[in-house]
Amino acid sequence: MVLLSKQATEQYSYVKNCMATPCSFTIPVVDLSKPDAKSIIVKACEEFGFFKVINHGVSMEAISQLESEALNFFSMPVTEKEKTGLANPFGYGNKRIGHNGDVGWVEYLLLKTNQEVNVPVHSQNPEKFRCVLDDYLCAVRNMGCEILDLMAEGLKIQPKNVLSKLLMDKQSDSVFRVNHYPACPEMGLDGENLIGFGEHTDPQIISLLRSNNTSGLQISLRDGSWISVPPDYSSFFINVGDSLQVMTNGRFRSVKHRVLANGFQSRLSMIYFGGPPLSEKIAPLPSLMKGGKEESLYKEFTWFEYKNSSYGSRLADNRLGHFERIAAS
Ligand code: GA4
Repeated sequence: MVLLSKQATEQYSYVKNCMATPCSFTIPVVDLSKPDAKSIIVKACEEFGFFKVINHGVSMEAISQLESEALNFFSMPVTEKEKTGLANPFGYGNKRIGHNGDVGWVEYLLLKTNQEVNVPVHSQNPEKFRCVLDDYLCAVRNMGCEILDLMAEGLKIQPKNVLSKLLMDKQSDSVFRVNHYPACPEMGLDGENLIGFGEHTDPQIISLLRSNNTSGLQISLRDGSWISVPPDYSSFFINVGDSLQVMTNGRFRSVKHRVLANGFQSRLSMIYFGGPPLSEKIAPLPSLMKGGKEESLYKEFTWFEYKNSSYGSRLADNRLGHFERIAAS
């Protein structure tokens, strides 16, 4: 990615550099090896839609191997990277996010997780990339399923794999993204931050994010304030997606988040977006509906319908708004 002059970066968005993390706030931490993991997960999903996971079972080796393959990929000349195919939506993308005018200080690879239909990444050693990627995807999906099983247990819903089976399904429409945010030295000097990836919620069920030790990720709290998430290269950060908000009838909250560019260090993040099969009906889980007495907050839709409508939206749009039921007065 080529560094641009201040003038040339004016198409990007900025935010004022005045956000302080309230001292009362700490990101919930879930230790997957501890018996209280499920209750902390449920509480964190209700309050923030976001938490950090330690003792997650994904080996540091799988993580660093993929990270190093990804860094090799992004260090190639743009013309080489573009041989992977321009993101449509899958492939290599540079600055443009989606197809509706969003831009960010980011380049990325967006890939399907299903091996047979994936885009072959044009890298120095494509076979190694593929192999390292498969190991990582398998380990991260297993961690995601463990977390979803704990959610189901914490919510006291049966069977316990009601959510994880959607990610395990051969037809699961999960996607994987590697974002590279180059350092942008001329930013951050005049009280403004350049946006790397604009505010949005994730449409899927759950997002499993791992990044290097560069700051930039922020989440939005219910009162609309933005909180900086201290980076932690050995942990995973988990986001509740829109689909899980619907499946819990609004009990879990899909978290709005964004990434600010860093003036000094580049940031590399890898995100597994766990999604259901396209034909899956996204609706509140019956066992959460108080024996049929609670009304659904949402109209019925399939993941295909939601995804289609999401891909036609702008990043910051409230995508679920379109599917909300108007409460009868
Ligand atoms: C946000 C979450 C994932 O990164 C993603 C994004 C997708 C894309 O980059 O193509 C979208 C965005 C994301 C939601 C709204 C639409 C579609 C860009 C965009 C403007 C891969 C996804 O599934 O939805």
